[in-house]
Amino acid sequence: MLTQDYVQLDETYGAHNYKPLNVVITQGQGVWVTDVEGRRYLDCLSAYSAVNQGHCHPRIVQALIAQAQTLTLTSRAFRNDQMGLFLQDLASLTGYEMALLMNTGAEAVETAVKMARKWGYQRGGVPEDQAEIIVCADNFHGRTISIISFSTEPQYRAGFGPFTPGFKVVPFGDLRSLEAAFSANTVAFLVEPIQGESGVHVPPAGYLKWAKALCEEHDVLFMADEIQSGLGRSGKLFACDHENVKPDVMIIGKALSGGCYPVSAVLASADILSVFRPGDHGSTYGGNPLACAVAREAMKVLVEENLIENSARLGDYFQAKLRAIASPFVQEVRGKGLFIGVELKHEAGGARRFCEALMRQGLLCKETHEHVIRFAPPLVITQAEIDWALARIEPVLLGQFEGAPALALA
Ligand code: IF1
Repeated sequence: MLTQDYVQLDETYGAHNYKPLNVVITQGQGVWVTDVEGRRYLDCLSAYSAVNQGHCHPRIVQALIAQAQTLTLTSRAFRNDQMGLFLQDLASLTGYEMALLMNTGAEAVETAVKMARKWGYQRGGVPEDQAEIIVCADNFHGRTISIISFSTEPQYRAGFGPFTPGFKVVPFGDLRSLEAAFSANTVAFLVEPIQGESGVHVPPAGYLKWAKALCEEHDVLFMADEIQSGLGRSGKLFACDHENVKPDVMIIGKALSGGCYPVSAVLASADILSVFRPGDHGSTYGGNPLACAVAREAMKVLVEENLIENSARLGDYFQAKLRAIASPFVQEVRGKGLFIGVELKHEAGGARRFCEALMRQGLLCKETHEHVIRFAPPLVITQAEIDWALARIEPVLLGQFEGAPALALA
């Protein structure tokens, strides 16, 4: 079967909730993936930062295979011999006392929202069912009804109402509006320390520090969604580390398992997590032995292969080289570590055609919000592989491709 045959199957039998590039990947290793017709690509998306450790990392795959042949799922009605060992490793790596394990990022965000509300009622001062959580405009925290209830992206909300109440939206990066948003019923502030989906937006220096200070002043939980920005992507373990901010609640997922299994977690103090009593919350697969064995190895790989430092060093290198390209189409190169967004001028006609040109050159990227090309390769990338990518990115950013927009040079 060729690419078009697979595309046909997808389109015939699958809901059309995505418009993917027409590349059908059949194999992945490290930063490289191969399509069904044998073409190789450098993956510059890393499954939205779930594959920070590289595709099919041998150590993580081995952990998956070994555990899959031993014990995969018991439900939490019983205990298993993997969860506690993983939780202990997670606590020591992240500095949080405890965690609640879920599967997807959205489930972890929902868990954090439930936890913050219950914590607020127990803290006192908030009438039942009146808890408020402050969120940022242009957020992306998942696709469940409650999460899209506080999305500001019309398409993510259209046709899915009625919505969950109890959320207040403030502009990202704006401390004054954050301060004005606190009320007696505020229980938490939920923020992506770097907004990924909205276009890799890094907040102004000091924003996270002062936001945390405001939360402390109002006795409100500072909750960071680092499902995409965390686990080395930004050049630090967490993006909050760039400002030495330790959130009250840390939400992680994606690369927690190195792309081999859905695993997410809500990290917090024992005191905050103690709001959950037996039976309050749960999930069939949450904390299953297969997830824990895989995630335990994925975290070891992240640390033992120095992937966080690699992200910092090669992220600076990659960004500097991108900025040095004298492209008439580029508005801004921004990001931290290997979490990079290249915003194109609107007159360039949108990032999609640039991503399609990059694909023809052997690079897989994804546009986000029409005008931004996101470059987020696995953190195992080498400088030579970045140079390989740059040699193909430069001509595309210079408009040297079929169908490039004619841009009147300013
Ligand atoms: C899609 C976006 C990225 C996330 C943050 C929670 C979640 C995500 C910061 C939910 C998930 C994924 C979801 C996927 C595409 C991708 C995405 F474009 F949708 F927004 F990465 F930017 N918090 N992001 O980035 O985690 O439930 O998916 O495990 O929904 O299209 P999940």
